[in-house]
Amino acid sequence: MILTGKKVVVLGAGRSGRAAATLALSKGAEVRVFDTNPSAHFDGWPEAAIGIAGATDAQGLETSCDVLVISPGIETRGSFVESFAKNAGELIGETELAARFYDGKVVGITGTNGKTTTTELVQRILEHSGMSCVSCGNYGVPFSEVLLMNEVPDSVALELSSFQLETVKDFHADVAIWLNFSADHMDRYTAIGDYFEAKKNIFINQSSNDTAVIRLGEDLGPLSATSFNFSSEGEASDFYLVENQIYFSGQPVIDLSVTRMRGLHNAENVMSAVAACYALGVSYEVAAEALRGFAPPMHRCELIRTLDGVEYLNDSKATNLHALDSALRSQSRPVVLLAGGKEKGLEYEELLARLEEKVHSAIVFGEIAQTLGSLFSKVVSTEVVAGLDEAVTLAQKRAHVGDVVLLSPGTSSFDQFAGYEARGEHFRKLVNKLK
Ligand code: UMA
Repeated sequence: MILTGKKVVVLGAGRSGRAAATLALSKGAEVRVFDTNPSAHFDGWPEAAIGIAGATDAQGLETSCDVLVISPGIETRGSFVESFAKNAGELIGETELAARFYDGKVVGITGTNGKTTTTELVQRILEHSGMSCVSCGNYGVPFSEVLLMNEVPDSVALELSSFQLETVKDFHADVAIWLNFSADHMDRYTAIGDYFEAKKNIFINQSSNDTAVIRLGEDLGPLSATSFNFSSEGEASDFYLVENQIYFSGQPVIDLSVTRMRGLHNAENVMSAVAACYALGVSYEVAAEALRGFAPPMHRCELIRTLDGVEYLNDSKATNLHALDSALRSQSRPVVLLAGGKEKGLEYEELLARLEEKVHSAIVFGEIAQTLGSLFSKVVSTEVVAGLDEAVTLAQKRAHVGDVVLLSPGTSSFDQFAGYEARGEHFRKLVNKLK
């Protein structure tokens, strides 16, 4: 892609917008950045980027450009994007922009849950094999930022959200991992099919020289890539689990007990990462060495503390039903569950059987508390509180020796926190203060 002298408009002045604008400037484009937030600021941005805060649809209709680059958090089908798109040569997302300038190997990782852990696993294994690799994308470091590094890595472990995949065109993953799929982000999509189709773009432009790594049972239709499947349930897949060993085609290849990973969902994350790296030529021996001592990232069933025989687990990253269900499925101790947050249109009925099986006390909080309260109380003793502070205090009273107090909210945090990390950090503080 040649951007010299081209007019580029970037929508959104967050992490993606800033990285996209800086990348486009470095390629010789004229760059303007529009953000609907009146208090959006451009401190520390490259001076040549013109920043406009409090942008409106009317400004969009008056603006023309060669390339319109949109940040993932901005609705592609909203009037803001549409007004700018009217006079734009083409509309792409930040991921697509970066992909057009990257020559290294791309391992794309999508799925409703497990993306971040798998991204870290892929990076760790590839680095261990001698290939330089950076974790990026939805992971927190925009892909465009990787292109601006002094030494651009040989490969990227690219976590991809449906928002990012909505706007890819020429993007191509050498290896695409599809971890799992269940309803999420129903505040953005009108139908679950739209969310699915966006995610399925991870396989766009793949050929038989590429690899698709897919959880067994996912209904994706015919794909062009060579595929491997995995599952922690049964032995019908290419990669499967027997006790704590991962098998490939009848041979044990990875002993999970050398890692600090627990739970079936984590076994699947490891299988997919090992399969992806194998497709890039990394042997199982090297992968096994790389995995030694690996611990899952923060806010994912992270043990904060054991107090009076009760384990306190922070699973703040569980921002949808499937993640909450996986966390419960992995518990062998009776659970005091802390759940709640933003109302995002999910169907919590599906959880009731798992709640009945695993949870003895539920404490619900946030915008969705009343809805969860009336539903959960059908199968488990449930109390409704305003926020996380009250929930933690009450959880300590409800928990018995041998229990686990699990913060696994099952929805996003934006009603009361800046994000799942802030919610998890607040939980950590509250738990560490308990006496
Ligand atoms: N904005 C507008 N108009 C709008 C909406 C937003 O101008 O209609 C502006 C906001 O005022 C703000 C900017 O857009 O200034 C924010 O852009 P953004 O929401 O795309 O956020 P970024 O800071 O660019 O972060 C994004 C991802 N955020 C989202 O997809 C919501 C980050 O994923 C990602 O790590 C980062 O790019 C780097 O690639 C976060 C996330 O919550 C972790 N992802 C969702 C999830 O995991 O569930 C998908």
